[in-house]
Amino acid sequence: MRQQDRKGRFITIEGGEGVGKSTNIQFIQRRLQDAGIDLVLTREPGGTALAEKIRTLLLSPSDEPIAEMTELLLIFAARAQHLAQVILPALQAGKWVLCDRFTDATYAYQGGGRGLNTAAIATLESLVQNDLRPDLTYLLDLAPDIGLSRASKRAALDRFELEKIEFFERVRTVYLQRAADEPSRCVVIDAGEPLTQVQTAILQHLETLL
Ligand code: Z5A
Repeated sequence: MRQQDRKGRFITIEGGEGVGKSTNIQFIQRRLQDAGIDLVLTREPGGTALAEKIRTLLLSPSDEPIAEMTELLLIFAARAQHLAQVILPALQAGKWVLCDRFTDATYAYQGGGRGLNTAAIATLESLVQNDLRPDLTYLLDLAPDIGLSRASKRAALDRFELEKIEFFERVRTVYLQRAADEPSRCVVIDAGEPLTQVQTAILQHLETLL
């Protein structure tokens, strides 16, 4: 589906560990639904039964090391399924899609964190998504040590959260670079502020959208 052929809007929320994506995506969902928008809330990796199985493979600590290229291909396999089953049909039907992480996360984690070649990611992005890109991305920015400490209080650490702090510093750098490169799409929110302030900043931007 070409960008100009779809009716709904595609919004993503991004950021490192424990920045508050889950908390704030529900806040965004409520505001958009209050405005009468027909909305699909979803996440990556995941969003369909098959893609959620791939998510489990990706997040579970495993005895067999997962090769970096295997990880990248699994992420795009899950994305292809998610696009076909959920995202594209919703956008075609005029719904808005609000997605917890998308391909910016691949550039940040697999490109920045793992050090995979950005050109390989861009090739897969074009293959899997054609020209579909988010219309708007909220990037919640937070120092990784604070985010990891928030995340560790909540649940057992997953395979990514077991990485060293340097990994998450690289993830953050790529996220911020992408936001700087695409200022008309990306809105950077300081997630180090108290939650009410974070939500005020999001709300101020959402109102301009509505
Ligand atoms: N991944 C990848 O490598 N490549 C890809 O292309 C994609 C994903 C799409 C799963 O993502 C993993 O997949 C992810 C990268 C990889 N790495 N990991 N792990 P995920 O989104 O499911 O996982 P996550 O980043 O770990 O999400 P999270 O831990 O659920 O964090 P969050 O949703 O951003 O945070 P939260 O649960 O809303 O908040 C965390 C805690 O902080 C919670 O107790 C809140 O009440 C609290 N909180 C939230 N905001 C605040 C403020 N402002 N102040 C104080 N406390 C707060």
